Amino acid sequence: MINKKNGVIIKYMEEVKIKLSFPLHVKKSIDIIQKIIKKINTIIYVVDSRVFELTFDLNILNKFQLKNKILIIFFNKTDLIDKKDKKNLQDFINNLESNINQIKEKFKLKEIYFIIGNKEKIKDLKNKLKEIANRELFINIVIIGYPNVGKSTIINRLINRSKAKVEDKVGTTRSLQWYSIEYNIKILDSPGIILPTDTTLKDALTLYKFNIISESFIPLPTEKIQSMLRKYEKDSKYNRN
Ligand SMILES: Nc1nc2c(ncn2[C@@H]2O[C@H](COP(=O)(O)OP(=O)(O)OP(=O)(O)O)[C@@H](O)[C@H]2O)c(=O)[nH]1
Ligand SMILES: [Mg+2]
Repeated sequence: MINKKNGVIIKYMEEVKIKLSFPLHVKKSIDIIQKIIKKINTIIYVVDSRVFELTFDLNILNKFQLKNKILIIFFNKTDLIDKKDKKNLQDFINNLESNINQIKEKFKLKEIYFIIGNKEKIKDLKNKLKEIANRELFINIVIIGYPNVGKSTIINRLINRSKAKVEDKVGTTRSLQWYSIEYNIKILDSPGIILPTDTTLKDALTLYKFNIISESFIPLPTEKIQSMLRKYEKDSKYNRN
């Protein structure tokens, strides 16, 4: 149950806007991807299905020249969501699909595909990549998304090895690294990207709860973040665990 005092604090968290910080290694990766984007023909954008509203942000695509490229949006970690959230996710994707032509046009993309799942769906992803490689002769892929959404995990499953470092924390991958899936399918792992856009404190705390950002991304003292998180978690409406 939420008491009056907590209610006021939660209202404050919903209204107050903060700017998440922007780690230097992320800026460096964006710079490098911008330089090599001409050699890339496929982008895999990974979303954490538990917080898809917050980890699906196509603004990041504005950073890159995507004319004629193929975009695959992978809604990952669906094993961690319940039936109700799955239904919300499916509605969200249905809505995206109905706007697919506008998205394509906006970023001048050649094709867009959606994959919804977790490790069980890696086979589907691999088949899609092989199909594209057959048509295009080769694929150079870059995998992007927020931190901790499972980018390196997907790469390890695609190459059937645990070469890429995976951990349940922010910023595991610190630099760009190429991996070979097949002789004509290469994939570039990248550190999670957070853009310095305005966000509400409530959304920042949600991202923090799911290890997508760390405390250092939120421009507030640690004690304040911890105490707000405790209050926020007391309200079952916002408690997603
Ligand atoms: N349950 C579940 N856990 C997953 C899935 N995919 C990844 N994980 C876990 O999520 C955590 C983060 O995975 P990573 O692959 O390191 O994430 P990342 O996007 O590469 O993270 P950064 O390198 O920090 O940007 C790890 O603990 C993984 O085991 C999934 O489909 N289901
Ligand atoms: Mg990683």
